Amino acid sequence: MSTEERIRNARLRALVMPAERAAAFIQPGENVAMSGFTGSGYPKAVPLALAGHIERAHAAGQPFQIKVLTGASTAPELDGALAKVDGMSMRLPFQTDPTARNKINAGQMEYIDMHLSHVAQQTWFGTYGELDTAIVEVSAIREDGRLVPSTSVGNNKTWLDLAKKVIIEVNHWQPAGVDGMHDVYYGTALPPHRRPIPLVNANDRIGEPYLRVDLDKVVAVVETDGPDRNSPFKPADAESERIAAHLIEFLQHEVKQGRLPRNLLPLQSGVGNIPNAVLAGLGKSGLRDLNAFTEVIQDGMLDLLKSGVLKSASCTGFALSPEANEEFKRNIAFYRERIVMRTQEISNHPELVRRLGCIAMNGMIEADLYGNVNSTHVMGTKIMNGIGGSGDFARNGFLSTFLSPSTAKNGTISALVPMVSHVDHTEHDVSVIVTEQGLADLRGLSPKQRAKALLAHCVHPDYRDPLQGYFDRASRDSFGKHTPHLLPEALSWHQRWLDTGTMQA
Ligand code: 0RQ
Repeated sequence: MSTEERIRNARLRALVMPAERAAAFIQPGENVAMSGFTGSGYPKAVPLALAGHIERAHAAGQPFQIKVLTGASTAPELDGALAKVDGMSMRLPFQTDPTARNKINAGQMEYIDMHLSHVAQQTWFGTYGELDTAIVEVSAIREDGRLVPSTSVGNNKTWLDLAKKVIIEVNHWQPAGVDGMHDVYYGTALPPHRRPIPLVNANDRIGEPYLRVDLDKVVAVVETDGPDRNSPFKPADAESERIAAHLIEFLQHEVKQGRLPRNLLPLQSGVGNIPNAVLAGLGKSGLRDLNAFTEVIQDGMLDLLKSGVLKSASCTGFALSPEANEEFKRNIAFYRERIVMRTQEISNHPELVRRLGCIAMNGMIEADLYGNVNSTHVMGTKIMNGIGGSGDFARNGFLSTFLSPSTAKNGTISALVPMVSHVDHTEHDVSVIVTEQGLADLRGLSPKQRAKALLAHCVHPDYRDPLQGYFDRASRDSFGKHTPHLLPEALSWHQRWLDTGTMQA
């Protein structure tokens, strides 16, 4: 498509310029809000050009850092490039880039890891101060100046509403057929003026397909032609398949017991190998007419839509392999009928997750005897990614499941420990824990009953006796007997790993 076809508003077409010139609008110390969610729909050129400006400023001895807000994780061209040149003094709300992660864990970069549904409202509350610049990728600009979002919506509505100046990237690589897939809800308000959000089915449309922008705020339009961060698809391994099989058997049991409808309830799925294995397993399970109300659509969900097992999916972004992306582009008219892309304040909204009764399926780093879950910190101190949307769904879902292999790092770490070294999801928010060993249904159980279920079903055989031993001694000697713990020993497994390289005694 030509520039005229992609940028149909003449006033904005007159602002087309190279990324280097657009990046020069950003000054040191600014709050810069960018599009992007799990590697889709992030700006491809201006952050990279900005990293160049920052590097040259640093070489000349001038300080230059910005604060960066996004939807969720982005890509090497954004987080990687800016982290490499020490360009970010602060990053929020979620990121997965190895360079940025190393800087954060070395104490050289500040990071706020937060619930993804909270970001837009905290920005409206004024928590982060004023937004200076928004850099937002879109797939096209309409004649009336409204923007056709690309492969993620994230916080773009809030960024465009609140930023003082706006830079738009129009990406020719994004499929034009995405036009009509989005649903941008303009009914949010600040307390005490909030009203119920009028969404009662996972696939309801409650907003409009385009993003509004005040044309007076737009300072630059940059054309790009680059792919989203599409990681190759990793086929499920035997461990992931066993985890998936346990979970699907449980869901089918819940249907038989009459606690879940025959087509389940709207599914939320994290990203990665295990969630993909669960989705693949659902495809073969005989379950039909499913719906998804989730953040991210990955390969497995596209397959389920294609096979008709999944009727509809609501999301705010994609995480696809190159092959799945080709399939998405090829059959975009089919997917546009079945996918609704929302702002993340709606895709992850606690009110809606509770109303719809989502089945949340997320990964974890570790869980403890009583069902507290750590999703984010290795050995309690090193951040892996962030809580992302897992908490939005875990606390408010109909069922909150956490899935993980029972060990990590070649068996030197047990995913089931006496006490978690960091808590993201408390025992009150966790219904089910699944490892390749089995599934523990923690609903309706007291703390000691939960410990017994986890010991019986989830712990790796190498760690079962030590964990049972801890539980028995704690049950005997603990100060209180409701949630038994031996405080000097509770984190000793983690310390042993740090000291010796294994949690095994
Ligand atoms: O490390 O990369 O060095 O090999 O963690 O672990 O087993 O590959 O699993 O990719 O599913 O990630 C919790 C991190 C799991 C993820 C987490 C190490 C392990 C490996 C990755 P290496 P796996 P996954 C939707 C919802 C929070 C956000 C969320 C996550 C690496 O699921 O970030 O749920 N969740 N979002 O070796 C030390 C342990 C470990 C461990 C795993 N106990 N101790 N290291 N690892 N367990 C998406 C969004 O919100 C946008």
